[in-house]
Amino acid sequence: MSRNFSFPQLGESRTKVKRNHAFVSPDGHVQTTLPNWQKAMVTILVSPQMGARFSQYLVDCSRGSIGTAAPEGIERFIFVVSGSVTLEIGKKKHVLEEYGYALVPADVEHKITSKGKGQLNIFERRYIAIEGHDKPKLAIGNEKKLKGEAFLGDEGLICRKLLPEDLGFDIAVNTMSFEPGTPLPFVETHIMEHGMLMLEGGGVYRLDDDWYPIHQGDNLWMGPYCPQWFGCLGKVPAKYLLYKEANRDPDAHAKLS
Ligand code: UGY
Ligand code: MN
Repeated sequence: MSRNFSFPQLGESRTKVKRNHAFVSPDGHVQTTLPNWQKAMVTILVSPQMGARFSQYLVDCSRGSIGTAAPEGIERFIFVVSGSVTLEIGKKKHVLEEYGYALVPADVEHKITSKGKGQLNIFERRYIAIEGHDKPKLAIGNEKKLKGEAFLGDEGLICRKLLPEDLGFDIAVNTMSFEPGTPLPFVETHIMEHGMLMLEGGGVYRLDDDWYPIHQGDNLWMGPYCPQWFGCLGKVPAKYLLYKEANRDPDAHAKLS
């Protein structure tokens, strides 16, 4: 990201990192390199270091950026925030355009290449296998092609499920799209963790007892049982990408931490 250094921030930041949640705004981003992302800059937003049981990071790509497989046992969900990339698995090539996505199951060799500027949002975590259900297969699609469903009957709030509802999957990734003036219907408090990236629009997010003005580009971590609520403000709709744990006993998730 480009910054204007002509006027200093005077020690102010919108970013807050707390015991059970984090609000990470681009004003504090520091990029790094990772061995499995060549010619690309990475910003790690959520990680086990802050108490989460998964990782969320942004990859800023340019011409010639290459991503290779995650470490052993780690599944990887790729979402194209902007630009386009090619995902190669064996002899097959899949082009992922803006809002295209893929869940690459753990231990599947793959290569991601970019021909130009773009940004990826990645979720990764150690896959939890269960007896009687196969490890998920590659899941691939584009969010823009999904119709979605009214969330708890509210037509102003559409939930699009990017992954199949199959017990083999241990995570869900959804988008939530809010018409202006629409809130989440109640303050949710649940065991499942979330990682979130605001893709469009904004509003106010309540996390625990804190309230955050939030807009496109901001990221949240919501830990287990963190009370959470969002209201879409302004004249344009809001949309966020949401990671959620799914389909596993509490004990299985706990062993990850
Ligand atoms: O399904 C969910 O947990 C979702 N409604 N939570 C959220 O948007 N913070
Ligand atoms: Mn929730």
